[in-house]
Amino acid sequence: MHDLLQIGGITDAMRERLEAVFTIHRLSDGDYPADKITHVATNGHDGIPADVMAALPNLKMISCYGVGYDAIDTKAAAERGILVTHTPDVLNAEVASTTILLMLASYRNFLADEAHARSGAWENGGAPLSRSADNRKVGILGLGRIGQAIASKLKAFDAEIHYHTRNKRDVPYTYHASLTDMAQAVEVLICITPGGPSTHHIVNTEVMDALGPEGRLINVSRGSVVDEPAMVSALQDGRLGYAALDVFEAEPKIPDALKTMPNVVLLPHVGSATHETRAAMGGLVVDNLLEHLGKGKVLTPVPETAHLNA
Ligand code: NAP
Ligand code: 8YV
Repeated sequence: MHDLLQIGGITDAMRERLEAVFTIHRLSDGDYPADKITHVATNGHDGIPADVMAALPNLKMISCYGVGYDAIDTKAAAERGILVTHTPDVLNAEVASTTILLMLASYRNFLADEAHARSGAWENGGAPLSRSADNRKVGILGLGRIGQAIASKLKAFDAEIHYHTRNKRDVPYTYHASLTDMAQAVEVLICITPGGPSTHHIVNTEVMDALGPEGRLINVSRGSVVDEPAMVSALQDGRLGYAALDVFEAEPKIPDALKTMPNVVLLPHVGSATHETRAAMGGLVVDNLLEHLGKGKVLTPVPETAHLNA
């Protein structure tokens, strides 16, 4: 048997497969044989604390449940020859659907209308009109695996797609080298980049002011991508029209100011949270660990450690 350190939760299906080959130790139990641990199973939220990684001298591989891995110091891992894996692609469609739900909720007043019907208020008068979600100009910040899945689903709404990334892609959408210029050109800004230093507060006051009083900001990336206090001010001042958010800077804490605003939709980071997609993610986490045990290679390394996967 090999020794695996579990950080955060795992599903029963994952545990069953892992227990066949690993003795599982939980970080939350506090007591684990640091010298014997060769593998870590974690998730995008918990990552692996620097002191924990430093205290595992024989660590060979970290398998992350989630495609975003900004909570893992991959540079430090690469320097020690530790492979890091994540769960790309299996969640693209789900996160894209969540994004569409947020956009529809923001335009069609879906939640307020539902509350209106449920409360009986309908008996005293009709519901106010909402705004159409069709034929919108939509800017996607981050046109990677998920961003492209979002663009595909937006075709059903006849959206005009714009995008901003560092590298222009060979796609039939309008590229903007400047995020502010894109925000100026669109009605909806969808954030779906990785978190981390290169995107920290990339959506700032200037970008939100460019999006404007009718603009919709949708964040399904990481809370760190949007300057949250600046967003709260922009919404309060009416400089930004609407925010539909799945992620927050200090999640699971959400700023109180957002909770009472009518022009906001809030989700508890559920972009990929369906039974089907979470099962696929869990399956890939375990497949990577088993592949590493069996062949010394992995299926989906993060780019920063891909060179170790020889
Ligand atoms: P991906 O395929 O690596 O795509 C990332 C995109 O972001 C690329 O187009 C990249 O293009 C762009 N990008 C990266 N850094 C940038 C920067 N500094 N400025 C502008 N664009 C930048 O990743 P993915 O699989 O689509 O996942 C994206 C992210 O979504 C994840 O990392 C995670 O944070 C988030 N996510 C959230 C949920 C949720 O539940 N809400 C679920 C899954 C994923 P360039 O390199 O050309 O700039
Ligand atoms: C997960 C995510 O909820 O994949 C990601 O990057 O944000 C979500 O799918 C998260 O990683 C689970 O910890």
